[in-house]
Amino acid sequence: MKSRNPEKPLSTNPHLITWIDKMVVLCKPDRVHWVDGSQEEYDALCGQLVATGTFIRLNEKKWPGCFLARSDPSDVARVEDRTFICSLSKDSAGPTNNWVNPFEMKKTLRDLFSGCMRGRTMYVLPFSMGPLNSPMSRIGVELTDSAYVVVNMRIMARIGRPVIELIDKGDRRVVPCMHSVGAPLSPGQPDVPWPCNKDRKYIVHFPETREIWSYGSGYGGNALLGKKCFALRIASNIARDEGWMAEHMLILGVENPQGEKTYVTAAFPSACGKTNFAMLIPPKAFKGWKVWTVGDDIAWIKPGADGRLHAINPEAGFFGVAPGTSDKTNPNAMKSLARNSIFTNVALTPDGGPWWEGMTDEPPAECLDWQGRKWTPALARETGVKAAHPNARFTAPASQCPTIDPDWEKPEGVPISAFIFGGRRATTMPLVFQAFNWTHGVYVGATMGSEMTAAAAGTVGKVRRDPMAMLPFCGYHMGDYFGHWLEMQKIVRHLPAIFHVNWFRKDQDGKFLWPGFGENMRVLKWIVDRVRGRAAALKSPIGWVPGYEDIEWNGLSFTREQFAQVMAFDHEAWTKELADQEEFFQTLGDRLPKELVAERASLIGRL
Ligand code: TSX
Ligand code: MN
Repeated sequence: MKSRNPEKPLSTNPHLITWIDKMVVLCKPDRVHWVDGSQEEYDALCGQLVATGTFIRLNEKKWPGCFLARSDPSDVARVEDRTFICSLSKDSAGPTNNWVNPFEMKKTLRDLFSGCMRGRTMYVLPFSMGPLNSPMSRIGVELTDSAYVVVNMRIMARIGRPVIELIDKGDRRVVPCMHSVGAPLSPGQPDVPWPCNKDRKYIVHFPETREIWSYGSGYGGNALLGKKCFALRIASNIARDEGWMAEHMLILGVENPQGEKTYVTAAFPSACGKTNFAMLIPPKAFKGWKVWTVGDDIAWIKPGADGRLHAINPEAGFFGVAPGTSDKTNPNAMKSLARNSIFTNVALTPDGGPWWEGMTDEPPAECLDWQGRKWTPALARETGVKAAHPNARFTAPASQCPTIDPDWEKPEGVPISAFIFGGRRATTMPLVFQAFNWTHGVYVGATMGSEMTAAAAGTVGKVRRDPMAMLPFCGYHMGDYFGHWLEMQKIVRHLPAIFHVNWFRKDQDGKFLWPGFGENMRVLKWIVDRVRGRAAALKSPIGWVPGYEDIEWNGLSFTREQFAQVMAFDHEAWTKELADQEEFFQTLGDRLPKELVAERASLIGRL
């Protein structure tokens, strides 16, 4: 950055310049740097992060272009209780979001941000969510005092000069995103490797004015504002107003041996293996079949000129959970993160590599844990201490994924044939079923849930409802969100079919009934064949289900009895399930669409 004048604005857009001037007066940074997005700038920033101790450069031979960051132990995940939707009326935020009066919140934020960047650099970070040439893309500018945010955003979004060119044309709305780690430096005060504010964190969204203000955290979804804050919470508001959908979904394409490609999206709650599914490798017996990855987390879905829904991945990288990722569970992710990647809160091996639980069969004989303390397998056995934080992350360019779809950056997106919902359910939910119609499918998505895996007392086995996997990410009232899903059937001529899957059903002894991972291809093939009109199904009370003959079993020994078990319809369990679904609907208040109440009544009738 010494090569160019950092104070000279890269943009000529008067609205942008005025806003930045105002924010500089408010935040009082020592310097302003306009992010051009170049490789030289990225390298310089990473070098600076190494010099200040935020980054550790990994072994250049084994992990070229890779860095490790250790966060403050108090700043390791999204902070849902500090996340706010500040709509004008409390009712439009709904009962599942935290709400504060927007004028009151603005006052709080003005006080918090006043002088918050003292001693630091304010980075002006222009970014596009979605390919630069896509009509579905949306633009934001993040003002942040974190260089860690800038380098991560360069992997996760399209940033810098090309985005400024779009802004300077003057016809694009820009979402202003304010971010501060909330740790100003007084003159001479030494910085710490991971500045943040331990006591005060605010992740705030203003849906009407389309603004984001984030204070106090440098971590992932709290700080990389293009992701959860923009592409889901703000975009869900924009999408509702404009007649499209911003969803917490992976996008993948299935190619058959004839070269026919079928795209599906899937919404799963956390800890269901969304990234693994997005990068699935078909079993050997599926000769000539390929699964192509378009995205692993977010889909923006819009009706196209052909009357179908088309999806883009608004992101450019993967911000994936590291623990559990290995050459066995997800070789494509491992190849994606092998170079030019940033690791946060993983362990460091003696030869300068990253490590996390589940990465290898054998743990390293010793390493430094995510907090830089000595860790050994023996120590772990004695105290249960983990080498990597359970929410440790890799930030990796999507372009490095071996199965990245050739069309993943197509400006018009890819045509979607099916929506898949799912959850982690030990009982009740069969391996797969297809909803009878769109409204029934919306009901299936609205009632989906996952069983807690955490061993917190009294929570194991309890189903946590997470409609469409959007509970923490919908920027408005959940009831209205269901209403918007129902509305879509009026504006889309060729609707995708809707499915529900469950890879996690267990037998009485607690053993998984389904092998999962690559074998999920068999379920995916049935789904593709259903939407192509090539597969049969049987009618069950909960939806269309495959018979044993309707699934391709070549290369897997899975008996009729096993299939019957993983597909079993348990009347008693479903009676309980319906009561639990009703209990959840009650919490959503009176904005629940009547169509879903009717759908529940029909389901009771069919049982
Ligand atoms: O990601 C998973 N998927 C989707 C893969 C495309 N996981 C990992 C847990 C979520 C982070 C799974 N775990 C899946 C799955 O389909 N299934 C299971 C459960 C399971 C775990 C281990 C085995 C089988 C099933 N192992 C053996 O049977 C040897
Ligand atoms: Mn996610």
